[in-house]
Amino acid sequence: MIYKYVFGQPIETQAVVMEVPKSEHELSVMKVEVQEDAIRLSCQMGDEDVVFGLGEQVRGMNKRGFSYISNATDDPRHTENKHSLYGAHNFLILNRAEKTKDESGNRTFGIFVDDPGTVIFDVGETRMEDLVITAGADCVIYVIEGESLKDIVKQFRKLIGRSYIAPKWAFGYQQSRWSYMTEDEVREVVDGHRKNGIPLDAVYLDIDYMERYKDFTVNQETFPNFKEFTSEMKEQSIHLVPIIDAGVKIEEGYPVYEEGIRENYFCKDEDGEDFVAAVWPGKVHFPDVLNSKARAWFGEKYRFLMEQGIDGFWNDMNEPAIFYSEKNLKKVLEELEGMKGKNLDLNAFFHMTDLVAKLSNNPLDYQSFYHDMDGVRIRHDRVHNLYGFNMTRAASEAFDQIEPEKRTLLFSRSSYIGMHRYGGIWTGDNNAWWGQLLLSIQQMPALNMCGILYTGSDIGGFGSDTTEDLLMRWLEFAMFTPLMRNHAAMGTRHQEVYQFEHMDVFRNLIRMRYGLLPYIYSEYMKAVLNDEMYFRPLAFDYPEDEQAYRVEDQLLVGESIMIAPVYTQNAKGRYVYLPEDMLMVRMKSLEERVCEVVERGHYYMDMALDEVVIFVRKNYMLPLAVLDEDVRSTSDVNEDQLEWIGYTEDVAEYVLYNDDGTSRKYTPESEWEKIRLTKEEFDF
Ligand code: MIG
Repeated sequence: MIYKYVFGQPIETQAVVMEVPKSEHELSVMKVEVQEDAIRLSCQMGDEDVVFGLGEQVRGMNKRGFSYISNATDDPRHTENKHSLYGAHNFLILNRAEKTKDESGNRTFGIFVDDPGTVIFDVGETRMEDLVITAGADCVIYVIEGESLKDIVKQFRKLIGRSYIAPKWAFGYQQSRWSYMTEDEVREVVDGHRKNGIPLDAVYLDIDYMERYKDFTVNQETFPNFKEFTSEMKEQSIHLVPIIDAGVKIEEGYPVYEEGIRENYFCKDEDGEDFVAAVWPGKVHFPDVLNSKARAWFGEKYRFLMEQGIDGFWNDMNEPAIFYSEKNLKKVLEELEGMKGKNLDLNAFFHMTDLVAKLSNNPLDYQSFYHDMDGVRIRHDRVHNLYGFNMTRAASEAFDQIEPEKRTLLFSRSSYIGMHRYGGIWTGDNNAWWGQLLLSIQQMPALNMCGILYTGSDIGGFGSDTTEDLLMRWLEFAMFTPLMRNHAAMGTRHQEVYQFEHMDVFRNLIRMRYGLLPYIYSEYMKAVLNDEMYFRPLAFDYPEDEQAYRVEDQLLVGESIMIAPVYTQNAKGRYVYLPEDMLMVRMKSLEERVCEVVERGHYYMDMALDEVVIFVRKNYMLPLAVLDEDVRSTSDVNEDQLEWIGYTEDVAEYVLYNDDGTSRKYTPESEWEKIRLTKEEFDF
């Protein structure tokens, strides 16, 4: 059941697609206090109650013990003291343990706070037993009750609509770096993979492909024949994926800028002038993507690149990130001027460094510009979390016009619930630290709860220098994430896998991904079409098992398998909890497998640096594609040549999905194939 409660006069966010009548009863699962400028919801949590959700946030799968603030922020240090990252995913489930249910009669529920401004989820930080949610006075709250965690998520997902489907090539391995500067450098990356038999489907173009960071331009010196170049790459089965930034450079003669000015498509400041902020290109204006005309206009600009053969994009800096605003910089510079020649004592000195540090992403700047939401003027901070969503929606709606039959790859850095219908996300600027690998494992199911299925983290870590072992372990996890992209920041060690000594190990790992492709693609499509989660914490599938709620570092992936990635350095293995008997499949490569049935229980299991261990659930099956030696990309994977891994005492069934990978027709009957195998027929 979904209950809807409306407070004040909420802004239409488009997060929800289903009509739900307002509930006739009062909200009862939490105590409601309507304050002058806020709604405060609170309830008590029992010892064993667990909170799942909140999408892209730091810390564990169980969110208890910290506060999370929905306030999209460009923060390249995802440390555990951070309250906000790039997304705003205001959905959580409070799972009541049996004990709490008996003692207080409280029920398990899901709650979605549809408020595009700042929302605070204090999940037992201030007081360990208290869950307190503080939203703005104008918001819509949905409470969802159901039979199980899975059922609550499914209802929520129906409410917010079907998730985005990426083209199949985007399920291959992808290589990125900020930046591959020239055509030749891109060719080198492709050759590095091809020469060494490492499959690859895409190479990313970061900001330097543009002419001085201007959206929808291509640098004519470094990429002189862009159209020919994209087709040269296509011939090698490589898709180029350029970045698009939110800010439009202020420059006379630059058509995107001039049109935006002429048509009033940019966000305005208090005085009705076009708001000036600075990001990569220096001074920019922000297209007002909350306005339907401006949105259509901005989306249409992607055509310029699509006409040159581009079929994938990533939208960046769309929190939107602000290095500084023109007005604030002026103030700060004046104040600094006044400090000249002064003796700066401790306080004065820190005040000075603070002034400069706080130029970026300053809350005051976000309060100083306005949107025209189709006739209604709204200050940015009230709708801050909708910006990335609508930039991505702009692109997606344009693709419906430009390439109506085809899928286009699209993902974003910032997002709000509802954006999952238009594209995926990547988890932004993580670091090459072991803890960030664990964070990535923990973020995945929480994102899936919100419908964000096409997602993954920067493999190897974006900031800081990666190490060979970290990259291996990261790939051993990321071979299961729908978005499998290696990406690194400027100035860091090169981390294309062929740069390392043990290239054969990397080759095996990446080939495993291509072997897993029929499974990953089938399970992704099932998750989309049935409103389910592709990645799940154990508790979702073993709700009766108390221990399952405590496992923070293992995941179910699709219907058939569980994974337990290694995420600590120098570990030769790890503890694993098996919630039921499973088939342990130990792989050094697709072809070198050792399988063994292991009973339910706790184990320490060896997992060498070059090994992947997959656990197949009893009576479920895992298809693996048999790959030729020279598989280069997803299009070389032969889906008719499958091996079946699994175990059963009787028969097991699996529904395999396949399609052409690019058209938008997803559900013709013929594409679902039911496979039934008896015990003797498995290939393990
Ligand atoms: O402030 O375009 O998250 O993936 O490489 C840095 C350069 C801007 C941030 C993105 C990152 C990208 C980088 N961008």
